[in-house]
Amino acid sequence: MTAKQKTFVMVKPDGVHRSLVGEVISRLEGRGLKLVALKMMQIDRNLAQKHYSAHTDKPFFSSLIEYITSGPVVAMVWEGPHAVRAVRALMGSTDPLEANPGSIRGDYALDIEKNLVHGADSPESAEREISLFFADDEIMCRE
Ligand code: IDP
Ligand code: MG
Repeated sequence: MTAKQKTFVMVKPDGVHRSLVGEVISRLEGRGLKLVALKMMQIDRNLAQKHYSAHTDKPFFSSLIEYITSGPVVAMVWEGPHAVRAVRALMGSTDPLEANPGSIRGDYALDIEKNLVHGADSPESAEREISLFFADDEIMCRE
């Protein structure tokens, strides 16, 4: 039996605005991943800069911070075998034009910045991001 892993996932402001929260959740649940924490929230600049600290030096950083703080997001923790890789595959490539049809970005996005959904890129990133967004007692235990 493969060990369970947790990952951090977020429906970004464009996804919330376009009423695609249910679609994202449905795809992850359909794959067999379990939702263990969820909140709708407005990200402030401080949290945005911490969350995207790996991109501080990128030319798109300030635009990315504006975008991610532009409206409510839905932050979630998902659990399952290889959850990090499973979610990344369900999301598709960063640039929606490169994302396979059938992936979330490949089906619903066109813009490399406003690409609808975030998923942690490694177990280490997942742990860091989960602790940025959630307290331990906000994460549920499921069978
Ligand atoms: P990821 O979300 O697929 O992990 P990252 O490379 O970690 O992609 O980039 C973080 C976010 O920054 C992307 O999801 C996207 O919103 C934005 N982004 C990435 N590359 C570009 C770019 O070249 N121009 C504008 N925004 C970008
Ligand atoms: Mg990333």
